[in-house]
Amino acid sequence: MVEGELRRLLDTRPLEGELYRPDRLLKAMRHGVLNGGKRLRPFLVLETAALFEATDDTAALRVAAALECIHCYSLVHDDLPAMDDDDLRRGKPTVHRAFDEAAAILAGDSLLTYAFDIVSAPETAMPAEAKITLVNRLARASGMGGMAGGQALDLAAEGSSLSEDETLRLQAMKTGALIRFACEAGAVIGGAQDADIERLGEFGAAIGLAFQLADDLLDLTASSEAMGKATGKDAAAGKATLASLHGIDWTRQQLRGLVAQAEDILEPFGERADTLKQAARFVAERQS
Ligand code: GRG
Repeated sequence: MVEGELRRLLDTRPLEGELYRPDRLLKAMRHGVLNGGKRLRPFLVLETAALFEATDDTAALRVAAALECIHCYSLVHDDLPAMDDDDLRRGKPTVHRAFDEAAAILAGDSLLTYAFDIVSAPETAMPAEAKITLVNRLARASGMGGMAGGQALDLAAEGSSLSEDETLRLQAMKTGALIRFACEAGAVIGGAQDADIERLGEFGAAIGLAFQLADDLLDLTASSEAMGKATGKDAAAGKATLASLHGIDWTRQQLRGLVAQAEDILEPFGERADTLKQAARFVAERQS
């Protein structure tokens, strides 16, 4: 469903109010989006919305796709020479490699902007108040106090060591904020009460942290499997992560604790939350 929606949204036909969709820009955007991502964040939007038996899941699907556009923009920009300078993403050439840097910058800009278009558009069937809430929360999760700010902290920290609290804050911003938003968004779309929106936000924060720890663990095990050769991306960049500071066993234990915490948070939803509980386990145990 998410793939189909993303394909539809990145069609060549201009929308009302758009003059023309430049072919090369659109191709660069499609390259950055339609390239086999796990679609974890859209999945979380859809599953959390389903907890509240939202009557119209086309709205949830559009918000889910909008969020994936922002995630993909962040990856396209993160891969740029000025940031991580990566040649491959999801096993394929990065957008600046397949096209050029200017195209990658503009594709990222257009994906970020398009996300807010998608959420606010009349086609997204939901009460205006809920739409404003989503636009506002999405902006905060993506911007200087969220993902982009986390990326800035990460770049600034290169070559220096952060305290554990600083590392946790950086991660909550850089990767956690969008995952948290995904879970809150489902609740907002489902018309949940504030307490439940907050509860789902806490669930998102727990699995966001687990997501990052699992990423660090993958990095760390890649390094140690190469018998001390720093092949993991962070290890290669000389970056300390919580996993590299505390070791593999500590990280696995933290992951188990976070999954238990995430499952506890969902307890009031009973069996309806089983898929989300599975998602929490998937996030913590993922191998890619
Ligand atoms: C450039 C504003 C800006 C932000 C970049 C999220 C981010 C901030 C950079 C990504 C760096 C990175 C690889 C972090 C590790 C965790 C992460 C976000 C992995 C990629 O997310 P997945 O695993 O990717 O959900 P797929 O490809 O499945 O969508």
